[in-house]
Amino acid sequence: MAYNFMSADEAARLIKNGDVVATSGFTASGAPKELPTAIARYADEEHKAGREFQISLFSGASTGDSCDGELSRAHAMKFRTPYQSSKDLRKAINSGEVNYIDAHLSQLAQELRYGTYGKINVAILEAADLSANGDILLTAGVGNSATYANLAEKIIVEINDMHPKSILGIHDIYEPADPPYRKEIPIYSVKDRIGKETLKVDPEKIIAVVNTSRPNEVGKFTPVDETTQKIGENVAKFLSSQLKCGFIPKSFLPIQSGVGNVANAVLGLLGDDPDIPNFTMYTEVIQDAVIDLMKKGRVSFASGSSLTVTEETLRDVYGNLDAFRDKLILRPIEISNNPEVVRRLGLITLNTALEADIYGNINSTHVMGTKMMNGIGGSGDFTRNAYISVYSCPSIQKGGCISPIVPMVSHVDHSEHSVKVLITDQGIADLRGLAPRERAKCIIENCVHPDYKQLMWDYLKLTDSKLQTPHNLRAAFAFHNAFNETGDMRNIDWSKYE
Ligand code: 0RQ
Repeated sequence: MAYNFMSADEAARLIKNGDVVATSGFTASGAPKELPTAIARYADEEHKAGREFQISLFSGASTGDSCDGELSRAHAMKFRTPYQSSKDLRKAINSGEVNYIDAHLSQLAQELRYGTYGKINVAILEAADLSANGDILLTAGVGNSATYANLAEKIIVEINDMHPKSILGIHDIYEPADPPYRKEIPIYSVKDRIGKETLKVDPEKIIAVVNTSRPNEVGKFTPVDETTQKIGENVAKFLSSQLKCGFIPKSFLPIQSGVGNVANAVLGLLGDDPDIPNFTMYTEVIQDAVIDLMKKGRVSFASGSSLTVTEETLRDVYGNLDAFRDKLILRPIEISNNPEVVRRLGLITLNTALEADIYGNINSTHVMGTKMMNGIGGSGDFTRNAYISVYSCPSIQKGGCISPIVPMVSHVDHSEHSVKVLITDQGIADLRGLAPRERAKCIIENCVHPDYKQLMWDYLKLTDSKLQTPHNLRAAFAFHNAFNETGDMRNIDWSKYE
């Protein structure tokens, strides 16, 4: 089939005001870049001409600045799901301009197939290669590409020559059947391949092909500091204790590791600990630390939905594909985060909390309960189904003005029923087998920063200690109120709550 090659600006004009657009990739990796930027330019022109132009955007997870950043700065988005981490989009969400649905990443593909969100007009897919009969070789991120391509009325392919055609073989594209026909997902070990190396689409649906050489736009992580070093050491200490006591089998279990600076640092430190054996990963984002650990021989295999690594690390992987090819698999997010597989493989899940409470409930998403940070991402997919679920966070934030551990979280993403261990730079709270009253003591003693310990005990004095979950509903948000009123949680005025 002869495709319509055109410029990104020409292809952008094929998108109509109100269209539902779905993108390939997962995080900034594998997301289209040239076309979203051109759509933003087109939206600007339309707005200047006094015409409305806004799209709804579905993705795998976050995207790069050329997609979420450009489109939100152009006020070209009215709806967004399932995850984002863009400064400008965050602003647009928190100002009420963009309707955002923060969704469990593993569920979105099936919900679209079930019909929850209506139809997709256009899928934009980044490709390393495209054959005449519609075989798309995806790039460094998979996300929901297969479902989007199957459901979309039209497809635009963005061929990005920064990704070599020799990555063929890294992907494992598989879409499960829907109920009542779904069968088990036949992954019994991290390395199992169950799908195809390329994504086959109907070539008749491809209305345009655009060329680009834009890099992946994955930002650098902040270097490990004293706090993240301590958190990482505590996570390693905890896992090696579980290995010694036999809770974790001698051969170890696959690891899932969340996004962000803390997760990247934790994983790096885990790899440095001689008490932790070489391990595999069944995760969603393969960050820089994983590739470093692979090179050191500490990670023997990683399955994920994207290589969310800096440009330098991606070049390194692409330059040594023969060494990496049999150590990496990139899967659809519906499979990398699949609850059935997570529970079968027995994952050790390591995620980061924005806020945790003294009973072990976790807020991963909402600053002070109201403002969206990024989204729940895959953390819920993994936490609820883990062999053991660990959350970590620094014991203070913003120079000590915020204690991420509070009496009651201001938003709940993961409940006390799913969270087994909480770790900060101060220490480890192993919550397994503890009733809520015991959990509170364990968390305050082991995880809370010394500046906040007495304030936590003061809070508990305002509760009826015999209750199943002692709370004082008037004072439960005293820490948040103090921050909102004075800029520092330590300025709590308990007299207000007596
Ligand atoms: O603010 O950016 O102004 O410095 O939040 O905090 O400590 O740098 O942590 O980069 O590891 O991100 C939970 C956001 C942590 C991330 C979260 C402020 C803090 C700083 C970032 P600045 P750090 P990280 C699967 C797993 C949900 C999705 C997930 C996340 C900024 O891990 O988005 O788990 N997780 N996915 O100062 C106010 C608090 C705060 C606070 C931190 N209590 N109140 N501000 N900050 N705690 C992967 C995927 O889903 C793709």
